[in-house]
Amino acid sequence: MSKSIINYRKASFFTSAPDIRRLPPDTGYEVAFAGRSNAGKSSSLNTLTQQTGLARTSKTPGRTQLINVFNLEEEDRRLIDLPGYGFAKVPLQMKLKWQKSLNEYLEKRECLKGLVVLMDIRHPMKELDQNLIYWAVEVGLPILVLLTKADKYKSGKQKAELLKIREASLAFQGDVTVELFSSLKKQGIVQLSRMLDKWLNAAELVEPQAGEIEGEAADDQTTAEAIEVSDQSAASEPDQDMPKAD
Ligand SMILES: Nc1nc2c(ncn2[C@@H]2O[C@H](COP(=O)(O)OP(=O)(O)O)[C@@H](O)[C@H]2O)c(=O)[nH]1
Ligand SMILES: [Mg+2]
Repeated sequence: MSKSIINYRKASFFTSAPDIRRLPPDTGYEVAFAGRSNAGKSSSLNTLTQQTGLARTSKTPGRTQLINVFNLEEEDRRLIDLPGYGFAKVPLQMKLKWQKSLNEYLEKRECLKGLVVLMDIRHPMKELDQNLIYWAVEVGLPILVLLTKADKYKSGKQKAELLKIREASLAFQGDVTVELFSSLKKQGIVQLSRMLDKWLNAAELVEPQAGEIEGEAADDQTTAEAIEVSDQSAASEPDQDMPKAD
């Protein structure tokens, strides 16, 4: 099955929050996207939603220090674009402030149901990635690691890296899933949207409620409009800032 229940194409920008206190009320379901600057986070959100400009892809890593909130059409369900971390030029004071705020978000946000951690397949599991995963496991959050820009490697090497990172992820002793992803090749979108559906409790949107009139839930609009996630979507530009020789 390649269809997702939630129609991610209907995601729309809601707000940018400078810190977690300025986020929308802590209700419903939320999934956050995190990763080092330049890991391909914005591209992955654009690819998932098939909207080229939804999350601005930036050639200036570390510029955006805001939490971007995207509302989905389904009631009280959101995607959260966390600021990229690990950008060398960000002052230490700011890094520490952000670290504290991020930990607080992971720990206290009730509606946060899962965390997507994006890593360039060529530079996976850096120290900050590992810290983030440890912390998320600690607070009981499920994690989906996406090895981004998979197109940079041939299929054999992609699989080898995937197995290697899956193996390494066992050390976290948490609910950690690892998948390949490429915005350029639209790879891994099905796996991503399935996991999001699960975390955002999409099942609630299609299953008839107890006592509901027969037939009412059978022809659910959301299912009918669900997108074919593996089809064409907004293309993102390939890396131009990375060495071509790899
Ligand atoms: N080859 C390739 N490049 C990608 C892919 N996704 C993103 N990029 C490039 O990687 C750079 C950083 O992407 P961006 O989405 O802005 O990363 P972010 O800083 O994590 O939001 C940009 O130059 C993108 O064009 C991909 O799937 N394949
Ligand atoms: Mg970005």
